[in-house]
Amino acid sequence: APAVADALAETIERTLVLVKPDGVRRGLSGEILRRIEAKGYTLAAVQLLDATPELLAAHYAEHEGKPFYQPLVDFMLSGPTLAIVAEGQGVIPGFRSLAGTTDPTAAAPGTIRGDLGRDWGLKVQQNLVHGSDSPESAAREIALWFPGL
Ligand code: IDP
Repeated sequence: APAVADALAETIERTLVLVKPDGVRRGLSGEILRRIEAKGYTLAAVQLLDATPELLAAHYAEHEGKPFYQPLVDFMLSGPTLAIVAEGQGVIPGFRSLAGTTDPTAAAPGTIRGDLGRDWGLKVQQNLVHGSDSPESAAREIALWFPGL
């Protein structure tokens, strides 16, 4: 039994989820938390906060210089963000699967972006949620949004 428990513990991972300002503004925080919990993931931390330019520069460093970078940062500064650390087996790919593809118009029905998202374009990147894309990103992003966790 200890070996089984150890093997299971090894597969438990954490991811950073953000309900972006469009999601908070539209009152979808509860619906998004509901979907995370309904899937069986656990909430390890939840905080509503106003992102700062410094935090966003670090969070979106890989996109600096792209045409959508500044509009994205401006959008992320347009209102509060709900930052969530979700935990569970396979939660990193699992939440990205719940979120759906980046463009809400193309995202499959049944996903958060597919069911609830709509606006998209170079200047409008309102796709409701962010989810870390790898264990390395998750560790880096959790440290940025939840220093000390
Ligand atoms: P992801 O959030 O699905 O992982 P990324 O490629 O990491 O997508 O892009 C980060 C965010 O930047 C997206 O969620 C979206 O808000 C915005 N974004 C990405 N590509 C575009 C684009 O081509 N036009 C407008 N916004 C974009």
